Amino acid sequence: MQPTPRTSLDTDAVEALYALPFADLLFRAQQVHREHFDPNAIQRSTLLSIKTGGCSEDCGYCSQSARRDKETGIERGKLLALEEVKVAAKAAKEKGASRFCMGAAWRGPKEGDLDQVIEMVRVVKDLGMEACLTLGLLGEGQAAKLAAAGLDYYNHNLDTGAEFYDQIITTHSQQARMETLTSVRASGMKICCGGIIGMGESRRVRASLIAQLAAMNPPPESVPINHLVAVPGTPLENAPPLDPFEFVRTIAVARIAMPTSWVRLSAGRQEMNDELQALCVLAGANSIFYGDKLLTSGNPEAARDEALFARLGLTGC
Ligand code: SAM
Ligand code: DTB
Ligand code: SF4
Repeated sequence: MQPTPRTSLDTDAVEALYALPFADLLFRAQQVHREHFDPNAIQRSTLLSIKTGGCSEDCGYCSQSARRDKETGIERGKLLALEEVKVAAKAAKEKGASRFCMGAAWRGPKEGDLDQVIEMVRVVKDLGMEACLTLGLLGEGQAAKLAAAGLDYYNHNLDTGAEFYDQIITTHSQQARMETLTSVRASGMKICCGGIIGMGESRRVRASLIAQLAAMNPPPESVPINHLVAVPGTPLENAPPLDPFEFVRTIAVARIAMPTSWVRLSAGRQEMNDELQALCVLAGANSIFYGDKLLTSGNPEAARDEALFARLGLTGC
C-alpha cells in the first residue's frame, strides 16, 4: 500500500492558506486534487436517520437535542425496523448512491441497540453498497464489533476547533470524541470526520479544525464539511451569515491539507445555488450527500443534482 502523503500543516500554516488570493488558493487546491483524484468524479452517499430526536446531548446546532424538541418540533422516534432500512437502502442504490449512511440521535449506542444496528449493516452490505454509521460515542469493544460486522466507515465529527468546542457543546468533550476516533482507527474501519462551518467561529477556529483533522495519523479517509443549517428553535438559529467564499476557501484548504481524503460537500447544499456548489467542486470537493433528505433537514432533490452533474460534466463513482 502507498503511504499516505503527510502535509503536517499546523494552524498557522492553514491560516496562511486561507489568506491567499482566491484564485491562487483555488489553483493550488485544483493542482493537489488532480494529483490524487479524477477531478470530474463525485462520490454519492445517501443518508437515513434510523433513530430521530430525543438526544441527551446539547449540541447547539442540532435539531435533535431533547432539550429543545418543543422549539424545533422534531418528534422523538424509535429505532427503525430492519425492513424500513432495507427499502430505503435499495431505493438509494437504484438512484446511484454507492454508500448508505445511517445516523442515530444518540450520545452513543447501548449494547442492545448496537446488535440491531449491526443487522442493518448486514442488509446494506448484502445489497452490494458500502455502509457507514454515525451513532455517537462508542464504548469499549463497540468499534471492534462494528468492524467485525463489515462496516466500512464510521462518521464522527470534531465539529469545530478545540478552542471553540465548549461554546457549542457542553454535554461531552471533544477529547471524548477523539477517543472514539482512536478506537475506530484501531478497529481497522475507515474514518469519516469533519465539522461545521458558519457557527459564528473565527477563521482561526476554522483553520484550527482543519489542522486538527490533518494531524490525525492517518487523516480521515472522508472529510465532511458541513455548512451550518440554521434550524429555527436551536441556539444557533441566528448565527451570523458566512461569506460564501469563506466556505469555498474552507473546502480548498481541506483539500490541500488532506490531499488523499474525500472532501464531502455536506449539509447546507439546499441553501446553496448551483454556482456556489460548482466553486466547491473546483476547490476540491468530490463527494456529496445525495437524496432529498439529510437527517432532519432537506437536501437538493436527486433530479436537481443530476442536472447540475450534467451541466458540469461530472460523473458518479
Ligand atoms: N449523534 C451522533 C453524533 O453526534 O455524532 C450522530 C448524528 S449527528 C446529527 C452527526 C453530525 O451532523 C454532527 O456531528 C454535525 O456535524 C452534523 N450536524 C447536525 N446538525 C447540523 C446542522 N444543523 N447543520 C450542519 N451540520 C449538522
Ligand atoms: C455529517 O457530517 N453530516 C451529516 C452526516 N455527517 C451524518 C448530517 C448532517 C445533518 C444536517 C442537519 C439535519 O439534517 O438534521
Ligand atoms: Fe445528539 Fe448528535 Fe445532535 Fe449532538 S449532534 S444533539 S449528539 S444527535
